[in-house]
This record gives sequence, C-alpha cells and structure tokens, in this order.
Amino acid sequence: MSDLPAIEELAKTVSMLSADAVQRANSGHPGLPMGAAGYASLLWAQFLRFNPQEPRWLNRDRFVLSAGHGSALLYSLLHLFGYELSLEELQSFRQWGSSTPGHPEFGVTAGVECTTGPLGQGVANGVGLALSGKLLAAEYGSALFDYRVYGIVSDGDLMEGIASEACSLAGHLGLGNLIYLYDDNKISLAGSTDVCFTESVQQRMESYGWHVQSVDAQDLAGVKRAIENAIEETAKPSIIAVRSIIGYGSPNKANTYGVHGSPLGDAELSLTKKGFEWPSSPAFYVPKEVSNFCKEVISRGVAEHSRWSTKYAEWRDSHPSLAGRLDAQVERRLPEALRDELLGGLGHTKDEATRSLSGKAIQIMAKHLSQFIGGSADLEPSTKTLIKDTTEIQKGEFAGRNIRFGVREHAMGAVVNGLAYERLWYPFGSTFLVFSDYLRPAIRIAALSHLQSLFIFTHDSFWVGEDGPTHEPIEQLQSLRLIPNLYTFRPADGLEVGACYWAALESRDQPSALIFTRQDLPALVRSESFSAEEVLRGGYVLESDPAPQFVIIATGSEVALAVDAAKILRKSGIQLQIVSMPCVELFLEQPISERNAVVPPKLPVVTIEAGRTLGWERFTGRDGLAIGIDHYGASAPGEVLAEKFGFTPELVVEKITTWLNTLRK
Ligand SMILES: Cc1ncc(C[n+]2csc(CCOP(=O)(O)OP(=O)(O)O)c2C)c(N)n1
Repeated sequence: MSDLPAIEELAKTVSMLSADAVQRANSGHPGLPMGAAGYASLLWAQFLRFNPQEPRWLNRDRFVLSAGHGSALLYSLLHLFGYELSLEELQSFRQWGSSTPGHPEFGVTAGVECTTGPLGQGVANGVGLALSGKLLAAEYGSALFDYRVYGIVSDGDLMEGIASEACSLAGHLGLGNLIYLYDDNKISLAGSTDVCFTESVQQRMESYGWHVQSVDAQDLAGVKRAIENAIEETAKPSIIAVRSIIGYGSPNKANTYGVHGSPLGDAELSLTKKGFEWPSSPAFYVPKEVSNFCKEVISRGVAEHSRWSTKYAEWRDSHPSLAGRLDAQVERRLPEALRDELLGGLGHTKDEATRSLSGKAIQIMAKHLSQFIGGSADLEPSTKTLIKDTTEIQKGEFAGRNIRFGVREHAMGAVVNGLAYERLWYPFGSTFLVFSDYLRPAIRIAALSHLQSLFIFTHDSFWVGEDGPTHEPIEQLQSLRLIPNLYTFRPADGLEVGACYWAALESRDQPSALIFTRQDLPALVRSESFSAEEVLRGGYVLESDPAPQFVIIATGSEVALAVDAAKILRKSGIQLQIVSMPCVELFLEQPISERNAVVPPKLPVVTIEAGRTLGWERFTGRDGLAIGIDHYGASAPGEVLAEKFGFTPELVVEKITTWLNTLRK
C-alpha cells in the first residue's frame, strides 16, 4: 500500500493537467477525467503493463478509454508515463495539427489503442482486443501472450445498445482477460442519470456472465483489491462499478452535469486548485515527486518488456516454425500463391451466386492466411461465410477461426474493428446488405481509423424477392460509397469476386465492403487479351464495338443484364461499350488517362445498378441515363420484381432506346 500516497499525488496531477488542458482550449470535458483520475492513476501505476518506448509491444496490456470525451485523462496519463506526448502537445489540446485531438484517434497519438468518442464503440472494440489476446495465446502459447485489456466505460457507453451486444458476447465467450472500470458517476451530458438510466448495471452484467464488483472511487485501496479480484477471475470478463463524482474536487461544479463538457472557468479552476493545495500557477504543473514516481513505474514496465523479450527470443529459438508464422502475421505478408488462386476465377463456369463464389474465396483465403478470421450475425448459411477447415470459437476454445457473433450486427462491426486495431488479423463480419445500416457507425470508425476490416454483405438487391422491402437494399450501396476511405466492391462474377478480395487484402489502410448476390449469375465472357489485373483498377472495358455511341457502366448482377441488353441493341445496329465497375472508388483513383480510356469523355453514359441512382451522375453527367431503383422494393418472386422494376434486358433496351432518341433531338 506504500504507493497509495504517491498515487494520490499522481491523481491530482492528472486531474489538474486535464482541467488545465480543457481550460486552455476553452473546449472539452473536464468532469470525467477529474472523477476518474484516482482509479485511472492507480490502474496505470500498479497494474497496466506497458513500455512507452515500445507502444506496440505485442504483449502489452491494452487500455481503452471508451468514454472518449474524457480524452484529456488519457493524454495526461500518456504524457506522465513517458509516451511521445510532450507538455506542449497537452497545451495544444484540441488544436489543429496537435496529437491531442478532441477525442482519441488511433494512429494519431502513440498509446491510443482505439478511436473512441462515439459512445459504446470502445466497449465493443475492447472485446475484439481481448479476443485477439485469447487467439494469440491459443496459437503461440499463454507464456508469450497473456495480456489483459482494461477499459474505462461510462454511463453513456453502457446506455448504448452496442455495449449490451458486446458485453453479452464477451460474457458468452468468457473473456477473462477483459476488465472494465465503469465510471459510475450518475451524471451524463444533460443531467442526472435518474431521468433515463435507472437499471441495475451490476445485475445486467451479472446476467451476461460477467464478474461484477462495486467500489467507491475515493477508496483507492478498495479499487486496488477489486482490480486484483478481477485479475484473479480468469473465466469471466470483469466489470468494476466505481462510484465516482464527476468533476471531483471542484467545489461548486462537482456532481453536476455542468462540468461534463465545459471548462471549469478560471475562477472555479483556481478554487479547485486551492482545495487540492495545488499551485494556481503555472498551469500544467507537474511536481517533481510525481514525475519521479512515474519514472519508477516506467522503468518497471521497461524491465518487464525486456524480460518478455528474453523469453520471446528463447521461444523463437525453440519454435522456429511458429516464430516464422508469427513474423508473417506481424509483417502481414500475403503469399503469391494466394494471389494466383484468387485471380484465377474461382472456378465459376455454370451460373452461380456471387455469395457462393465469395464462400469459395473465403476458403482459399483461410487456407493461405491463418489470420483470416470472422463470422456472421447468425447468417453464415446465407452469407456463406463459414470457414470449413477450422472450428468455431467458444468459451475456452480459441484455436478456431469461425466467430459466432449472434444477431448483434453493431457489436460485430466494432469487434471486427477491435481485431483490426491489432494489425495482426484479417477480420471479417457479415450480414445481409440491408442490415449494413445496423453496423454503419462501426464501418465509419474503421474508415476513419484506417482499419483493414472486411465487411461482407450478401442479398444485395430487390432480387432477394419474397422477403419483401424490409430485406431489399435500395440506398445501402450508394450510402456505403458515401463513406470516405471505404472501398465498396460489388463484383459481377467469379473472376471479379476473387480479384476484389485480393484488392481488399492489399488495402492495408482501408476497410472494404464486399457485396454479393443471393441469386445466380453467369460467368462473364471476356476477350482473349483480358487480364484479371484490370479488375484491380476498379473498372474496365468488358465489351466494345468498333464505333460505340455510348458507354454502359454496370456493377454486380447488372453487368450480365447489360450484356444481354447489348445483344438486343446491336440487332438494331446500335454500337456500344460495356464497362464493368466493381469498385467505383478504386476506379476514381486511377490516372485520368486510364479512366478516359475506359469511359471516353466524349461518349454519353448509361449506368445500371439495382440501387439508388443518386451518385451515378458523376458518370452520367447531364445527358446520360441512370437506370436504378429509387423507391422501396416489394414482396414477390425476384423475376416478377425484375419485370416490375425494369430490370429485364427488354425493359433496359426500351429505356436506352427512348433515351437515345431524346439525345438525338
Ligand atoms: C453515440 C454518441 N451519442 C452521443 C454522444 C454525445 N455525448 C458525449 S458524452 C455523452 C454522455 C455523457 O455521459 P457519461 O457517459 O456518463 O459521461 P460523463 O458525463 O460521466 O462524462 C453524450 C451524450 C456521443 N459522444 N456518442
């Protein structure tokens, strides 16, 4: 217990650095950092295993501040514990170009494990990080990988549905390496939690299969015991409800929502410092004893890392083949043989749904990459995502690669992201395209944080048929294309499916949405000179007549439709060029000369896609024609809907002919 007085001093420093940072920025959230400073300092000083000089040390403990609005807390800790985050950076909190953005961002600040701020995401990311620890231990041994994931989660986090999904899953899987400290301050942004959040979080978490404790934030010895108990419990994830006071130490604002998201103000900050017996100036004061104490903690972490490195080196010598596998995993090497197999067409000869071709691609990727891992939200028989030559992950069984996410799409997205933050896996989640909206916030974070998450969506249009409009995506395709830094792939046949997966595997800093049909499609016929490389450019010429009058751009199932329509059009002497565009984003990245060679700027453009037309005007301009569907679908067999919605070759020809006539006028 001898460290506790030092931790009390550290806590005051963390609290006042956070309040100063928010005050200087005149923006931010002092309340949570001040309330959590004590137990967070204790956690970092006595439990968290880290080496600030090696922030990505493989066996470090992971710390997730799910309540990302409390970023000043994390930045203060990172600064004090020797990470690459100077006092000047703290003083530039929330300013342009600083490494202390308003909410923690992965890749911007060393030591930030996950981008947090959208409440609930971090809760689910932590589950992915903890799962990663279990997978690594199962593969390489728990002597090498025994890290824990700690997190601070807030009222807001636990109010979000995603937290329930994620905690339910973590309890089911018995992730004993996951420990959350629940900042139970009973205040949220707009008032007391009395007005909207009165459940027993403890009972809820207990029913999810968590180990639950409650403790007072001011009782650091009690918090310490609770963390020790949580560590002891290895069969269940743990949550410690820490009853804290928001804005702790502020004489007039503590325990009010006024301190949640506004600076204390000079006068109140001054009073707070007085109460803490803290010098009122200079701001950003760090007592010498506190920095010395932090140095001791850091040197313990460095020593621990070095002991681990010795163990690791011995392990490498005695397990050369496993070590080689781990190296390949860390370096994210993609075998050439995988490329050849994926670009080889996936054996698409007779009509086949792209979801089934995707299923073949998944087996190939899993065969070559032991890091290929994922599952679906209770839909693998439909999304064809079950990996055949492996087992499923269950409590105590982490050697497999199939994850049963259950009907929990949002958590699935964020757990996939949790795995992707590790940069050791090719993680995927899958569901029907229409439900991509259920995990959209996680897709956005993946894109924003440059994660290589793979989102596999099947049943990609009204061709779903009888299930009706609730299950027929309309706006989802274009709305995914709206997300910056996300590749949206909608391949048309086996060759494109394989090539799109390869492109997604090669895109290390972008997530991908891979979109497949439920209905069968023919294998496209291509010219002798065609090379699969062309697909990797996002769009390519599939067919071209000697003197084309216009270009048809189509994606996915509508490419074959365009080919059939072209056959009819040619009978009337109309010449055209068909472009298949499985990935609009990749195509738009190509140099202008290459784009012009595929879609000549002088030719008018028709686009065909079974989804919203909004967005295709990038290609059709003012004179072109966008064939799509701008209303909800209906419940009927797919063929009937194709007829009703204008997606038969004859109806497409009719639309194009009418359009050509208006163009000539
Ligand atoms: C998904 C989401 N919705 C809303 C917000 C805006 N917001 C930020 S913090 C917060 C609630 C704060 O309550 P709590 O989590 O208890 O944090 P504390 O007040 O204790 O700092 C809200 C609604 C958000 N960041 N994310």
